Amino acid sequence: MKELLEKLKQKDQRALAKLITYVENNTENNFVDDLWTNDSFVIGITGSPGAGKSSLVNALISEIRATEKTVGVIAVDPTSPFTGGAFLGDRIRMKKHFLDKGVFIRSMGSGNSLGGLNESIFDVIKLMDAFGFDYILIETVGAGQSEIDIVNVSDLVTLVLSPGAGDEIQLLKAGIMEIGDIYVINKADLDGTASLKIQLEHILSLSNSKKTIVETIATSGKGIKQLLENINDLLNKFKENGELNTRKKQRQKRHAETIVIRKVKEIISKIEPEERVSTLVEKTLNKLCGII
Ligand SMILES: Nc1nc2c(ncn2[C@@H]2O[C@H](COP(=O)(O)OP(=O)(O)O)[C@@H](O)[C@H]2O)c(=O)[nH]1
Ligand SMILES: [Mg+2]
Repeated sequence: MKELLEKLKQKDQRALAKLITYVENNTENNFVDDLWTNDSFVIGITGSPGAGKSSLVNALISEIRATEKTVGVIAVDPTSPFTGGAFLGDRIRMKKHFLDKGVFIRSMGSGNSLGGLNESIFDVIKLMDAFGFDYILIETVGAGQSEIDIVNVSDLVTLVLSPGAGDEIQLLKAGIMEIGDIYVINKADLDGTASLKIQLEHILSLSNSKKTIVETIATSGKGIKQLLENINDLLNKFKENGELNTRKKQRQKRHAETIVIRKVKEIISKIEPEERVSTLVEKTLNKLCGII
């Protein structure tokens, strides 16, 4: 372990990969807390399957590298935790970045529910931060649906929509719209882009939201420079008004909360049944105090 940490400091990507595997298999790692610097920007990229998130991530990597900055990517695929399917496609798409030392791409299994993130994502973010990436991009499907989701782990959330995917406005209406800090209308080369934009503007105006909408064509790179500029501007604004710090602290709290909830669930699943709920609560809390 000591050797791996030493190599991590020297920006050895193989050491990073091994440490990530380690924290994925072993939750609650005190050592990770001592490593991180809090300097990386953590950007969530979320939206429906097929909206173009992976293509956008791929284009953003190129744009970020053009500015000499480095980037770590966490691709969370709820449909195939380990291999196959979507990630194979992403792999081909991102192939040109695999040999670039300023880029590190990692796929991760999701949590139990759709769009839910695995508890270990908190430590994976910290390891990537410790490695020294300027940006950490997290691609995930769905949002606002589970205990640990993209809003709780990101400094900034980009919600990706595309024309012709009819259910998206429904999702927005269902309250998911609140989670975006920046909205991307990707596939702006397709019919329906203008009407999607009008609908989105209307929905955002209902909540007096002045959030930015960016049109992109991820496959050609159009609008990506603008998107990165918008992301950077908003990150700077969040830095100045304290929002960035608030969100990073919130992430710490959410991580702690996740660990405690898991422990409570473990205890309660093993506890003897009792007539009175208050007795169960007392017993559970006593046991919890015993293990923390
Ligand atoms: N026409 C068009 N197709 C796109 C664009 N961006 C992505 N696609 C295509 O949409 C499909 C899904 O893209 P992908 O990035 O895998 O979406 P994800 O599921 O959100 O990650 C792929 O076939 C892409 O080539 C775009 O801007 N315009
Ligand atoms: Mg994808």
